Amino acid sequence: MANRAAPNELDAETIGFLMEASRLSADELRLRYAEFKEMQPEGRTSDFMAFIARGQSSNARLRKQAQQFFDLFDSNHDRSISKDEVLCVMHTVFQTARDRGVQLNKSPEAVCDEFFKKLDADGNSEISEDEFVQGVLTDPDLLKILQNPEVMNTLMG
Ligand SMILES: [Ca+2]
Ligand SMILES: [Ca+2]
Repeated sequence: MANRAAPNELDAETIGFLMEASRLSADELRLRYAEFKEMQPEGRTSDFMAFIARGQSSNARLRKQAQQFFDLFDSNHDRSISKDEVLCVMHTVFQTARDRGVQLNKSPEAVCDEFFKKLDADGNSEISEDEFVQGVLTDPDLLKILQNPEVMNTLMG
């Protein structure tokens, strides 16, 4: 990755426009631009805009999926996820996994803690819908966990 030529050449106007359009922060956009330049060193700003637009449509899908998961966790429908709600879901998921002979090397409590460490951005021990959706969108690992068939079957079943 040596000698990446001038990765952050986006001008303020383009950044402003893309921030509006994509709801990404300027830092995120600069990061994406660096990635984009790495893949397409000759890529122009208009190509980058198309690249962001493509990302946005998959982002919109992810966002929807994240919202569905949020609803599943929020069992009392107060638009906020408590530790009890996460634990309750995790216990069910783990039990189902064990019933199927799947070996899990973490406890539901540990997963719950990780969940809160990652998602509870303001540290008030509740995960709001915004925190949840943002967290899942910025941490693909979390989405992978949620999309795990064991989790899916348990939650959706
Ligand atoms: Ca709740
Ligand atoms: Ca919170």
